[in-house]
Amino acid sequence: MTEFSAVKESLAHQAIELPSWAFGNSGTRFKVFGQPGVPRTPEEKIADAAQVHRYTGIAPTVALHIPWDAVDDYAKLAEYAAEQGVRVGAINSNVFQDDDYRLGSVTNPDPAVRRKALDHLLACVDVMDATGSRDLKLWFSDGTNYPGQDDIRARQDRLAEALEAVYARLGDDQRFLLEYKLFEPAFYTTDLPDWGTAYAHCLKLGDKAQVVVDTGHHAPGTNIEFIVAFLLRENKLGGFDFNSRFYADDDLMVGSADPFQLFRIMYEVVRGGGYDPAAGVAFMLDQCHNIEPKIPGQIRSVLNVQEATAKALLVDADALASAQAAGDVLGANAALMDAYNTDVRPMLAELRAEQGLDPDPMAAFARSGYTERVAAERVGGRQAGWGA
Ligand code: AOS
Ligand code: ZN
Ligand code: ZN
Repeated sequence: MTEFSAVKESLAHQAIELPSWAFGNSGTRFKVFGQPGVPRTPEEKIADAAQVHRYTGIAPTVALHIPWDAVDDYAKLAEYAAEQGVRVGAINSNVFQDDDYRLGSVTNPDPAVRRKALDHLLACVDVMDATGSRDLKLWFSDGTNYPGQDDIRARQDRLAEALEAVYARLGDDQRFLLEYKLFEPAFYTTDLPDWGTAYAHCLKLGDKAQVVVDTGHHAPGTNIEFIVAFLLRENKLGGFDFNSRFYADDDLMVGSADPFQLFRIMYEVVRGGGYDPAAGVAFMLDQCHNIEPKIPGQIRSVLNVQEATAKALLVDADALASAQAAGDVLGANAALMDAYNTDVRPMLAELRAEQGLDPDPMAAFARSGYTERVAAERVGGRQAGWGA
C-alpha cells in the first residue's frame, strides 16, 4: 500500500463545499423540526459554515441558494464570507418553489412560465458575477405525473432551449453544472432523470456545461463509480452533490449509508485525475440535517469524505495495475480492499495536528461553546426551504 506520508500533501489541500441550506431548519413533507440557534440570515449560515472550515481545514467554500439566500448586495455578502475565512461557491438556482411551476419550469407548456424560469436562471448568473462564483448548479423538478400529461419530446426541446440561453450568458470562467435525478417530485417522467440525459445536453453545448452527480439520485444498486469513471474520461464531470440515502432521496450524511461506495467513488475520482484541482471537479455536499445538530453534522460529513479520499489515495496503483494486467482477480481486489480496510483516522488526526488544527474536529467544536452562544443569540431561525 502507498505510504501515508506520500498522500499527506494532497489531503491537506482537499476542498469540500458546504451547502448554506444545511444550516437552516429542515425536514420532510411531514414535519420540519426546529433547532435552537439556527441561522436567520445568509450571513449567519456563512458564519456557521466557517466553523466547519475552522475545525476541519478543508471546507473553504459555501454554496448559496437563490432565493433562500437572497440579499440586496451580493458583493458585500462575498466580502462577509471572506471576513469569515471562506468563499462563496456554487450558486444554486431554484425554479421549483413557486405555484407557477406546477407543470414545470423551463419545460412548462406555457411560454410565459418558461420565460420566468429562464429569467431566474439568468439572474443567478448575475449573482455569480457579483460573488465571483464559478459554478451555477441547475436542478429542475420538471417532469410529469401521468402518461399523456405533456409531450415528453417537446419538453426535451424546451429544456435544450433554456440550457442554450443560460450557456450563452455564462462568462469565460463560469460553468453550469447540470444535475439529474431519477424521480421526485415528478413520478411518471422526469425531464432530466439520469446522467445520460444530462450528458447529452451538456455535450451539445460545450465545455462550460458539465454534469453533476448527486449521489442520492440513482436507482438502488446503480454503480455510481462507473458513471464517475465514464464522465471523467469524457471531461464532463463537473462535480458532486454528496449525500446518502437508504431508499429515496433523503439527503442524509455522506458516507453514512455506504462508506464503501463512497470509497469506490473516490477511488475512481483519483484514478481518473479528478482529484487534481486542475480538473475542476467541485466536491459539494447537498444535505439537510433534520434530526441531528447541523454544524456537527456537516463536520462529520466532511470527515467522512476526507477518510474515503485518504483510503482512495492509499491504493497502491502499481500493485493494482500489475495484478489487473496479470489477470490476478484476487490480487487486484486485495489491492483495493487493503486500502479500504485501513483505519486512516489516526493518520488524519496527525495531519491535522501538523496543520495546527485540533486532531479531533468534532470534540473541538463541541468544546468551543459556539452552539450554546448562537442558541442564546439567535431567535427565530428559519427553514432552509423544502429540503434539498
Ligand atoms: C434536489 O433534489 C437536488 O438535490 C438539488 O441539488 C438541491 O438539493 C437543491 O438545488 C438545493 O437547492
Ligand atoms: Zn443535489
Ligand atoms: Zn437531491
